[in-house]
This record gives sequence, structure tokens and C-alpha cells, in this order.
Amino acid sequence: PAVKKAISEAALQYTKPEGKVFEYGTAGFRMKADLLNTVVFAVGLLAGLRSKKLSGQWIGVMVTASHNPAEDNGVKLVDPMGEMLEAEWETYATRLANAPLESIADVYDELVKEIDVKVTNQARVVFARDTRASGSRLVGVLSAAMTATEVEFIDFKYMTTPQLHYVVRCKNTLGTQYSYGEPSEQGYYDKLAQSFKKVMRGVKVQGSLTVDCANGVGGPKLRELIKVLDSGLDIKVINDDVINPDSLNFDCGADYVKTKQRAPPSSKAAPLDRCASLDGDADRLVYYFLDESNVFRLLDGDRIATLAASFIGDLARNAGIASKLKIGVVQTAYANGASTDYIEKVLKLPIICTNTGVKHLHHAALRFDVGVYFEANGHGTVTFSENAMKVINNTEPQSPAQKSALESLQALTDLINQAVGDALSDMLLVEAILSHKGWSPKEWLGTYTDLPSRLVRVEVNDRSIFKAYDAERKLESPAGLQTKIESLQSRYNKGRSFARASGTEDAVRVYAEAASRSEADDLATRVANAVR
Ligand code: NG1
Ligand code: ZN
Repeated sequence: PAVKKAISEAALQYTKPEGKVFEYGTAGFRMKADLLNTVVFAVGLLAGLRSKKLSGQWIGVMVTASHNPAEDNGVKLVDPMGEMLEAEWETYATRLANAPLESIADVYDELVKEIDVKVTNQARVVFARDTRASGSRLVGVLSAAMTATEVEFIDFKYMTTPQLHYVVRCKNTLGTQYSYGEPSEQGYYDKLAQSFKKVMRGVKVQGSLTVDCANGVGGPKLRELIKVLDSGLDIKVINDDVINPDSLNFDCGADYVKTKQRAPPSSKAAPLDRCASLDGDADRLVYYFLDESNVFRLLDGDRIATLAASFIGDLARNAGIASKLKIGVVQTAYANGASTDYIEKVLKLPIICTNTGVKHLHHAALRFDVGVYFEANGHGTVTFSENAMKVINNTEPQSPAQKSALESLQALTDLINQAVGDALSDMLLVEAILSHKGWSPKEWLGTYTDLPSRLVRVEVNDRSIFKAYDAERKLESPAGLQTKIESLQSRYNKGRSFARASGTEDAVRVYAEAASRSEADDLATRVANAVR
């Protein structure tokens, strides 16, 4: 009763935006920052409940809107192993966020009973935020909710999203055989730097890397990482202005580069210079360069996945453990068909296609010993099963070559942020692989040729009628549309197209690819018209 009163009193300091329905979606809650107070309050309450339900394990709360414009913000919960919030709890989050403030304490009580939470359990939460101006207000709201419900919390101030995931996992594994590392920002840098040094043993980096940080939290954090890297890798940091709040994600960053298919206008890179872009909270990464003819060349998430899968496959073979490790790749329907082909025919690895959203990919990746997953937009990582860790750590090498391959694999399991896609960790992974292979981005691009593709956003009256199946590659409703799409795509050489309702925007997305640019554009236009 004391807690209920405290919740009510704290909640009533805020005003709930009228007529707005909130939903915990693929990226948590995300919207204009001034609408978020009551949502963040609800998330603070739920984080405490989640921790209590899990016997006091640490839960994370990240305040960020990733690649969205500066005036937006968002909030999401992180589960104990650094994973995204369990799906069932998303509905509880939605319920609490939509509760009228006068009765939010009652809804809290209902949830306690329904989920069967032992209220006397300890609750512990860590939280952090990106560099958005609204962040400090929002973490204030978060703290108020947790103070009202007597939750123990630690404010990690500014962090990238993956750094917070890392800290959560470290906190919950500290002192166990699964210890993930030191639960601090410095611990994160040290772990990356040490493992990078190990992976780089005996190889040399070529040239320099220019990293566009989207003017977000990744900028200052990358600078911190560079301080401890000591590896010969020359990183030039650009677009790292976190002082001017409007510059965030503006004309730069991974989302800009991927969707516009061009370098940030501020880029001064010369032909063949290796460039990379992070997004606003540094969980996405894409590479690119200008070729000899000054043509922009993108190396997106599909490319990072194929590069990583091929490298890990080679190491496993060289270490003599290939038969003991089931290596696989997870993609979504947005993966370029040429990458899928390359994985199947050249790398000869199994592929799982899942629904859009990294939590689906992550889940599927766990079905392999080594699961490489990336969305085309550059968000992804590699997971290693318990079996994989055992094989990698306990195999006795039979030759110096096997020893070196095993050591590289061991270092990779530390370099890779297995909890969640992490642009800084992925960047070091790519740099290490390119150095090992002695490749410039040109050779990397040369592994296969992307099919020209087109992504179109279509505004519709009601996107909820678009019901997809088969990992969102087909539509079961509206009736007849799927047949139409299939008949259209069959007219184009290597034509492939699908439409699905976006999970983050009020629109339907149409994707099309085909053998030539004009065919891909044409197919996309026709399918978009069929959707309208
Ligand atoms: P939606 O809006 O459901 O297409 C987008 C991205 C996803 C994922 C989520 C979460 C595309 C085509 N879709 O999802 O890959 O990143 O946002 O941020 O890029
Ligand atoms: Zn992001």
C-alpha cells in the first residue's frame, strides 16, 4: 500500500498525452521526446518488476532513439544476459504505458498478481542514455519511478546501446564461470582492446579507417576506445559533434548512408579510402568507399555477415574443429539475393531467414554453434553456443597452425559483443578480418556482386491488413495481392519482391531486386502501385 501510494504520487507529476496509444515495438517505445514522460515512468516500474520476477537479476533500461531525428527519443528494456526484453513482457510494457495515471498503481498491482512477482524480492536496474538533449529529463522520470518502487539503480550516464547491454550481462555473470567481463565502461574498452590485440597477432593493418559517428554517443566512446587500442590501427573520427544537438543523425550516420546509398556530404574520403558509419546509438555499422571511378560502393550488413562467416569458417577448418561446429547465417527478407546465393553456393553454409527485427535474428542464431546474424542495415553480431565455447577453449592443437587458428577463435569470442549487435565491436571485427585476409574494401566488394535493389515506403490507409508469413516474404492478406506480386516478379530476370507492414513506421515497405537497376526500379514501382 505504501508503494502504491508512492507510485500514484510520483506518476501524477506528469501529464499523459491525450488520445495517444503507445506500443512497445521492435525498438521499444520511440516517438517525439516531449510525449515520453509517462511512458518512461511506466518502463521504470516495469524494469523493477522484471528484476523482482528474475530474483533480483540486473535489468537494463536504455534511453535512445537510435537513428531517428534529434527531437525524438525512446526507451527500451534489456534482459539479464544483455538480450532484448522477452516478448511476453512487451505486452506488459504496453499495458502499463497506456494506463491512466490515476490508476497506474492499480495496473502495477494487477501485473504483480498476474505475472506472479514476489514483491519482497530485490530489484536492481542499470540505465544509460544517448546524447539527445531530452535524455536528462527522461532519466529523471525513470529514477522517480524506481525510487517510488524502492528499486536499487545505477546511472551509467552516456553510453552506446551495446555498452549498456554489455554492462547488464557483466553484472549478472560476475564471479560465475560465464563471467562476461568487468561491468564498467572501462571494462568494455579493455576487453575489446585486449581481444583485438590477440586477433591481430602476426598481421598488419593496411591504411586508415575513417569513422562517421552520426554526431551521436558513438563519437566520444570511439575516442575512448582508441585511447586503449594500441594496435597500429589508424582511426580518423568524423561527425562526432555531440554539442550541437541538431546535428545528430543529420546528413550522416549508418542509416543515412544505407538508405541514401551515398557517403555523408561532409566526407572528404579519397577513392579507395576505407570508410565506416555508425548510427546514433552505435549499434549499427556499414562500410563504404569510392571506387577508382569515384562511384560510391556500399558494404552493408549482408557484407559484414558474409565476411565474418567466411573468416570464422576458415579459422574453424584451420583449427581442425570444423566438423564439431555448426556454423550458420541468419538473414531477413531484406538481405540481397546475391549474398544469400554466395553464402549457400560459395561458403556452403546453412541460412535461416527470419522476420525483421534483431530479436528474431538473435533467437535463430542461437540454433547454431556459431550463428552469424546481420540485418542488411548493419545491425548484427555473432553468437557462440556453449558447445562452441567448449570446443574452442578445450581443443588441443596438433600443429602451430592449428594453435594459431584456435587462439584467433578464442580472441574472436571476446572481441565480438555476443549480447547484441555492436558497431564498435563489429568494426574491430571487420578490421581484423580485412587485415588477416590482406584485403582492401575493393577485394571485399569483389566477393560477389549485389543485385540492384529498391526499397519504397508506401503510405496506406490501414497497414494492419497487410499480414505476412514465410518470414515476411509473402502476404496472406489482402487477398489476391501475393499472386499479383508473384506474377509481377516473374517478368523480371532474377526478380524478387515483397511487401510488409513496417513495425516502426505507419507505412508498408516494398522491396524489389532484379538483374538490372531499371528492372529493380520498375518492379518496385509496380508492386508499390499494387499495394496502394
Ligand atoms: P521496420 O520499420 O519494421 O521495417 C526497421 C528496419 C529493421 C529494424 C527496425 C528496428 C528496414 C527495412 N527495417 O523495421 O531492419 O532495424 O527498424 O530499428 O531496415
Ligand atoms: Zn541504433
